[in-house]
Amino acid sequence: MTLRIGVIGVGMIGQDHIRRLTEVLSGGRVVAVSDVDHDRARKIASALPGCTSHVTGEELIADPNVDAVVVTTWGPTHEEFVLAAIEAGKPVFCEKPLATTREACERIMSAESGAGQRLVQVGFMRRFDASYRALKDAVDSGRIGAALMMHCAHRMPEAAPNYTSEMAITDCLIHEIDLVRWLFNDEIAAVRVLKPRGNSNTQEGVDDPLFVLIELGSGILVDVEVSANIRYGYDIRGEVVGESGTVALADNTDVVLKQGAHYSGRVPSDWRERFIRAYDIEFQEWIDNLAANKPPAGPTSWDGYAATAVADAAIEAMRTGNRKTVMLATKPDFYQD
Ligand code: NAD
Ligand code: ISE
Repeated sequence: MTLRIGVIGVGMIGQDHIRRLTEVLSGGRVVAVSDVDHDRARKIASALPGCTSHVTGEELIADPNVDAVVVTTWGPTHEEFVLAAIEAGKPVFCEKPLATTREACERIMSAESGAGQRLVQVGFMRRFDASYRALKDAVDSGRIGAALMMHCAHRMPEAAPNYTSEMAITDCLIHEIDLVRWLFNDEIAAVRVLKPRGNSNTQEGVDDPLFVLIELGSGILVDVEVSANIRYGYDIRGEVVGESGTVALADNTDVVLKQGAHYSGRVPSDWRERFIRAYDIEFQEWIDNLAANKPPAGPTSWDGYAATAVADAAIEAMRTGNRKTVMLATKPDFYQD
């Protein structure tokens, strides 16, 4: 059976997901799209055989030809579409963040648990990346002893003109927030945000880079450099320090060229290139689970909630310069593994 998918929000990542669902993966087909930019939605639909363009996301969700929904609109609009999909009893894949406030995430968890079935998956694609999966296997195997610390870098070549200091947290750091919760199977207890000397490539009024210190419940400390204007490429780095060894993500290049007493490799140009396979695996597993009548197995609404709650704390920590404790609600039984 082919899963009939509707995509709400056909901007940058919406179009990239439509490409993979249409040209790369199996078992799914995009049958409907919607966007506030109606012309854009109509244009995308006309290039896909048997695809309808809907005026609103709600109309798309109600379409009886749509089995499952993908939400790739701007963050503040996610809640309404995720709630409408739950209300319609349809599985919904929502790009990060699940929602932009913890209260909105709580409303989603309450609607989903009230519906009595897992319907939501959040687009934290790093959990599907081969390098991160190998990193987690190494940590879980105990080969480096107990993990003590992790060093991360989230480097982007050039910030969009509308970039703000808060976006460093809600758009970028949120990936590391989810990643370390998953990697160490623990919740984040507190966060600090420091502002190093500013990068002169950065827009006026924006704090870039940021240096974030995350404390996990177990005492593991994670530092994250978020750099939005590093110019040389999109570079995602991670090294776990254990009691008796370290394990780090390898550089993301197919070949290393040695010539003229130098060596070089490729640095990805953006997140699409760096995580292309991770997004493919994320969606193939989502389709396969739904086709087998299983609930989605990726990041849940609880994961979306926890990430947004930590991001809220990090924004407060950035504003005040103080360490901010993260207060999470009790994890509902519905989301216990
Ligand atoms: P974008 O601006 O390129 O595209 C968003 C699209 O949504 C636009 O076409 C816009 O017109 C449409 N839209 C906005 N509000 C809408 C509404 N109420 N109804 C219908 N359409 C609406 O943005 P983007 O870069 O594609 O990001 C979209 C989402 O994906 C964001 O939440 C972003 O954080 C997330 N994202 C995730 C990753 C990742 O690595 N997982 C990467 C990039 C973006
Ligand atoms: C973007 O929205 C993403 O989600 C990318 O994965 C991230 O690396 C980038 O910083 C964000 O702008």
